[in-house]
Amino acid sequence: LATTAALQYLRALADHGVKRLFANAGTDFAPLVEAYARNDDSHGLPLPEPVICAHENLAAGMAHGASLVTGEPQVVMFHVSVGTANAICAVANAARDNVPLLVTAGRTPLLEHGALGARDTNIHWAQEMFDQAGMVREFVKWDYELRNPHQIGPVVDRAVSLAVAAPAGPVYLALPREVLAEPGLDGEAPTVTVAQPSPPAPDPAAVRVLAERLATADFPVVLTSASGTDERCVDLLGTLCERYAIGVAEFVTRRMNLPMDHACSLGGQVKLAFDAADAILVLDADVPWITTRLAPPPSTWIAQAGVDPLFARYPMRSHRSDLTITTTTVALLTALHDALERLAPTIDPSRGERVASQAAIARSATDRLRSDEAARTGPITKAFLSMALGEALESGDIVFNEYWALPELLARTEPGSYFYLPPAGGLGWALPAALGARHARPDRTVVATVGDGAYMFANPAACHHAAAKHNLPVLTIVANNSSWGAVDYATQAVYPEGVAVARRDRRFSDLSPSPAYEQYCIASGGFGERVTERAGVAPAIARALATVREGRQALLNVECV
Ligand SMILES: Cc1ncc(C[n+]2csc(CCOP(=O)(O)OP(=O)(O)O)c2C)c(N)n1
Repeated sequence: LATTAALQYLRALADHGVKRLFANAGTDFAPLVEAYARNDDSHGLPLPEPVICAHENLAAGMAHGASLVTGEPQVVMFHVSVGTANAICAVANAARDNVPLLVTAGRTPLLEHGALGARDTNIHWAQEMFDQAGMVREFVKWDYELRNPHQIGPVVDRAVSLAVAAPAGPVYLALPREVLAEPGLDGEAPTVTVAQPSPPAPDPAAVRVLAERLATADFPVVLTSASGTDERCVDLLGTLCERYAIGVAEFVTRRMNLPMDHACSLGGQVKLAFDAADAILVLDADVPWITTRLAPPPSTWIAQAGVDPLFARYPMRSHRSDLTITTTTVALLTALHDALERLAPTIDPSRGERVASQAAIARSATDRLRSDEAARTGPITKAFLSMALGEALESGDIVFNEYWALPELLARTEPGSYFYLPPAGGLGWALPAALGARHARPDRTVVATVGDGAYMFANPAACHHAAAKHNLPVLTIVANNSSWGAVDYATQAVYPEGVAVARRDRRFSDLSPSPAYEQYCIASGGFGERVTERAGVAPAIARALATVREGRQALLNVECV
């Protein structure tokens, strides 16, 4: 059977190392479906494995999770304008999390008749848009429409290169049906031609200034949110801070950046850091502080570093910076090691004790929280649940956290073992991402920790369906407070003395009556259990973890406050 443009396109993806195509299909997919079948029958070329997902948010979230645990770009494909529309929130999450995705969608057939693939159903008129890519343009680095089979190699090259180049992020490619349906071009085997640009490395002069400031400070602190995205940075940061007596504080912990029992970790105790620090290096933190809540004093010297330290795609961001460095975190930490080694003799030898004592204060706050929670009775709290889960997990297990799990109590230690909702905050992320991570890393146990609100945003029926269909035994733990607690906190924060605080009946947050969430998982052949008592939490987590480790998905519906 003859080759087609669609088959050449799939081969171009495979040539770029793309292993899977997360897909939610429609009429636009016909040439791709035919290409896969022809390849099975006649060609036998290695192509990306299609992963069918029953909702676009699930497909994009799975691609997001797979990219986080592999560091590789992933490809999704949606059905024309409407499928793209369903995925915008997930694309926003990927963009703000700097995840390289090739987001593709069909495009309604260009021609009303006269070519293979031309319009043949009524929707082909109404689904056309003047600017289909315009829906996602705010969140993608590049968009294009494939116009001719001759372009396949160069267009895929350019799409993948741009998605991966720092700062990484999604790109968008529309694929008209007639173009994919055209005959393949003989002798035009796609090849990878575009080299990846070298990642940004720090200016040596800037590193010298930074190292001098960190060396001469009374109490230097690294403030981070996501420095552990590149897993090599966990060790680099830990060694650097220990050797040169630098504290590490985390604000909105989005990755496993440093084990929180590390001798220099102030954990999430940002106030301790701001009170003590006279020099702060902000590393991979889009929002290092929130002025209306807590900010470093004006006397503190501040440097900010990252691949895009100005966060150019954020319309506003004015966190002050005395020195701003464009660099990957791994390159900066490596350069800082060398620079600080030369300055080591000038560092105040008593500094280590100061850092160690602040870190001990932070650790004792966590210990107190643990002992308080262990001693308490009454309803299950999110802290209690976090603690129980932290105790049950093994070091290689991976957690995708959408809101409730407290990183201090989860106490992850392995690089790449913790991921938090992206800064865009588009709910419905963690369960799809956990499923995608498990698809890419079938050797790992993966857990999604979600609120009941977050869980429903994820289209749970589609998620558990995917878990069963693609053999992805993920553990979902729903912290079920029958409400959107965050909406209440927000009202209370803006109007602490307001009328709404007292008028529980006027809240916009009440989700009762809660469904029996465990039934969604059971409906797809999984294990499901409802937990209502503190004493039941640890045994239920043990049962559910044993179930997923044996290869069957599980869900705990934990009634909590
Ligand atoms: C797509 C999307 N819609 C709405 C919101 C606004 N929002 C933020 S938190 C939240 C409630 C989350 O509820 P739940 O997951 O149950 O956690 P809880 O706050 O109760 O702990 C909502 C609705 C959002 N972040 N994303």
